[in-house]
Amino acid sequence: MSFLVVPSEFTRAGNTTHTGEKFPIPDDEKFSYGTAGFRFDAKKLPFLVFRCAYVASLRARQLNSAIGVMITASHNPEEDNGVKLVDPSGDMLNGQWEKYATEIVNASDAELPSAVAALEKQMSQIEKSFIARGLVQNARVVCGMDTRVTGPHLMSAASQGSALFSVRFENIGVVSTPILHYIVKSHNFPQFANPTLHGYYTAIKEAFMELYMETEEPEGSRYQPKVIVDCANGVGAPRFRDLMKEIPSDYLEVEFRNENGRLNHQCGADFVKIKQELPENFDGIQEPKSASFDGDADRLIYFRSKKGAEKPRAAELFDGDKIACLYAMYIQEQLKAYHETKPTYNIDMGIVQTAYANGASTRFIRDTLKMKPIIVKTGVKYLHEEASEFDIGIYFEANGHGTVVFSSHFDSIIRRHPQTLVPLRRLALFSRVINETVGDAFADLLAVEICLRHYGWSMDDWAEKLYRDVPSHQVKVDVAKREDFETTNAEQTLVKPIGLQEEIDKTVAKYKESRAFVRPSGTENIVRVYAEADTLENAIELGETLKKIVLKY
Ligand code: G16
Repeated sequence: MSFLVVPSEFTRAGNTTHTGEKFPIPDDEKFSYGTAGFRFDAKKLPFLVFRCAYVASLRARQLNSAIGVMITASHNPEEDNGVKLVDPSGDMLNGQWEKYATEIVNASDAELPSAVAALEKQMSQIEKSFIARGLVQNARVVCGMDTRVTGPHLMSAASQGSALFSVRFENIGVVSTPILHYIVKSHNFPQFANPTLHGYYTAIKEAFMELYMETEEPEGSRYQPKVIVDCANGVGAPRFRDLMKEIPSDYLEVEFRNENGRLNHQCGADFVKIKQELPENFDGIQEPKSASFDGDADRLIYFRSKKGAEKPRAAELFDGDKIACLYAMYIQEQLKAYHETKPTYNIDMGIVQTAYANGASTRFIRDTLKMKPIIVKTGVKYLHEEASEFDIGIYFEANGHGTVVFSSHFDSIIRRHPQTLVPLRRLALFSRVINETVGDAFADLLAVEICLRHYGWSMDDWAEKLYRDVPSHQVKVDVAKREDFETTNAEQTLVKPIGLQEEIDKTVAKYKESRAFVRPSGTENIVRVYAEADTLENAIELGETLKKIVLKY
């Protein structure tokens, strides 16, 4: 039996919110890990974060490494909070450990000691071999939080949870989710970067400034080195300000908006993407190039006011798909120049999307870039895994969450060797501007600016030279239980509730050039409807019709 001693405020029965209010969690209430960790009303979370941090500390001891705990509910409303666990490589938590975390979180107070003992028993053999080799000193839990008011109380729960077995706890304060991923990786791979906030800023800044010097703006360039950033009133505001203090404004000028208001309210990448609307404090005048972060700054969407739109405040989006295609063009161009030198080793590249990818982007990748896009389930963990199959794997969700990952083969032939060829130097630097541990709004923004400068493009050019989006519409549908909706086929076909998919198919068939699907969210208690059609009016009509059909079930 485990010696687990749980402070009463972090038991299910004694669960206590950040205001000191007791908010007990019934034994039969179940929590699932979801698309990106546990995410609920913050009142429910102190006991849950305590247990997750304990699981993280076990994982840290098992691997004798740093493990990350990020306290955030990202794009969700301010009242929610959540916890994401990060593996030693900086990637999302391993799937088997998601299951362990779910078991521990869902145990009743009475069941907890035996659930914990069972898990510890499995770990102890592995850990013993580390101890025998004197190797437990690297185990630590590194914890960050976003700007939510409930963050500090949950940080305290995490600190006490990971202290149960004396694992070192490091509170890195208010950071973006990608910064936490980066620092975790830096702890475990010291050659990657210094494992501090400043280490992150320095590494990204230096790579950006070097790559900037390697980039030649073409004659007649229409590129403008200025961007107005909607910070979603979240962590992007303080942390991107810190990073931009390191980069001279003649390289890139950033104007900050939405820094101190209500988190994700009428602003942020999720709002702009779903509503296709300008965020609060933007009026479309004198704002040639703008970009939105989400609450924890792991998503990036560029936008501008939509010309000639009937709807006031309509936004034209340069979303995750357009960013992925821009990166793909740039990388492909550098690789082409490299392969023309007939090198001993080829470098391959791939691109991964989800069903939300605009149909026009998928066609552009296939027909213009001559690449075969891979479509996977929603959730960056799935995209990351597929992209890791390539030497250079680009992955993006349409909602602006994505990055580029580079293989060890790429490292061995490019990143680790000083290169004389300009395209190779550019690729090596690009791989360092990008935060390959996870989608990072800051790093992605800097990489977009490099690509636009390289091509000499204004927003008009970016819009015209790639593809025009197929009209699309997304709706969130409030449902009693999202668990009643089950999908297959990379989440594009519903298998439950029985009969619903048939109705969807019949409705979609009534519209020209249409495509639609319905799936339960893994982060909110809603079902998402996505619809494409020949015109925006038809896409909206199709989406809203499907919403009504979903509500009947
Ligand atoms: C998270 C995930 C993303 C996912 C999004 C929405 O983003 O990391 O991969 O696309 O949730 O997921 P769902 O449609 O299941 O609600 P974030 O930025 O909220 O952490």
